[in-house]
Amino acid sequence: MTHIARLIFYFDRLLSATPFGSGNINDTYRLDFEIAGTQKTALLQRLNHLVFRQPELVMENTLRVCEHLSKQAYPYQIAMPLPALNGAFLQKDEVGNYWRAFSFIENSFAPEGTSDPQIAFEAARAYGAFARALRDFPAHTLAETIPGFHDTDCRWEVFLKILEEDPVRRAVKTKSEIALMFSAKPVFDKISSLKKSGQLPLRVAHNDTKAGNILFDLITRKALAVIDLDTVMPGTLLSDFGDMVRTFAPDCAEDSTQNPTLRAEVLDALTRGFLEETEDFLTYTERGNLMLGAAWMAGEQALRFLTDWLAGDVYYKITSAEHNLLRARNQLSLFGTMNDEL
Ligand code: GN1
Ligand code: MG
Repeated sequence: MTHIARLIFYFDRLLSATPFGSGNINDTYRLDFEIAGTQKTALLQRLNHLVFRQPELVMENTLRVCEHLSKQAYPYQIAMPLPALNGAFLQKDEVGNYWRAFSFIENSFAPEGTSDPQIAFEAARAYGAFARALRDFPAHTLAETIPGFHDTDCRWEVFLKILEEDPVRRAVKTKSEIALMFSAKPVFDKISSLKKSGQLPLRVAHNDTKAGNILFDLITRKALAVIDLDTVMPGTLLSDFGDMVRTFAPDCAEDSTQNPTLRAEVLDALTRGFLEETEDFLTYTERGNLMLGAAWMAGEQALRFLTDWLAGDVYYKITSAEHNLLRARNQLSLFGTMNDEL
């Protein structure tokens, strides 16, 4: 890692490189180094190129979006990557991995776990402001960094195919979860028909608006920055609102064995915060389907976890043998709760 760090930063001595954050796809490290007797900190990240097949497109999207944000009245810090010493934003190492760097924002935290309504409100306002600042950006000119990322029809086909092939023979012990998965199909169909009818405008969407992707100031507890711009691409704001609800409103984590309950006061705070920034430009259809977006995201996430479980854990990082199955059960239960309230 010292070798790659030397391509990006100028320093005298690398003091430590420690795994950082809780991403399921990329590997992030906190680097502490010494420059002329002073200690400095930065983040170094390996971009997972098996997931992001064209890393250059991720960087191009990110830079274009950051540049646009910097020209708007956007009241948050911008999670702009740092250029390496040669001016490039992406470095390839000798084994073909891609690396990039970010500033380390001191005295900050990402609200993972169950956070309070005030934090949820602040986060929703920040994600709303992000959408607002990008509402005039020509969404169709951004690359799809993961093609079909929220194309649930396509994900459904992949699920059926894996189910039929059953490569690691897990289908037999997953019968009840598979049966439950089918209860989400009507929601997927509804989203699909809204998209096809052209009623959902194509927007610049963040596409990973989870609780852990907002940095807060440790002291003031105000939102500082929207981070993780890898999946910023053309999409719909229903999924951005939905992923926020999926991750902030439940009373337990997405891999908890507990059946999640939606916390009404957090849901209310998320809705107020998001609408404060977006209400004046959302269309009638968007405004009226925000909770459909939440059920869609919980259902789609269940589908993704369940597919990965049946495929033999090939996509998400896991820390226990049945991690993806636990995640799928949790999201199926959350989907059930949301679907009942639609
Ligand atoms: C992945 O790596 P992370 O935690 O930022 C995934 C998201 C999922 C999330 C579930 C590129 O995000 O879509 O919602 O896990 N990112 C990608 O925790 O697939
Ligand atoms: Mg992410």
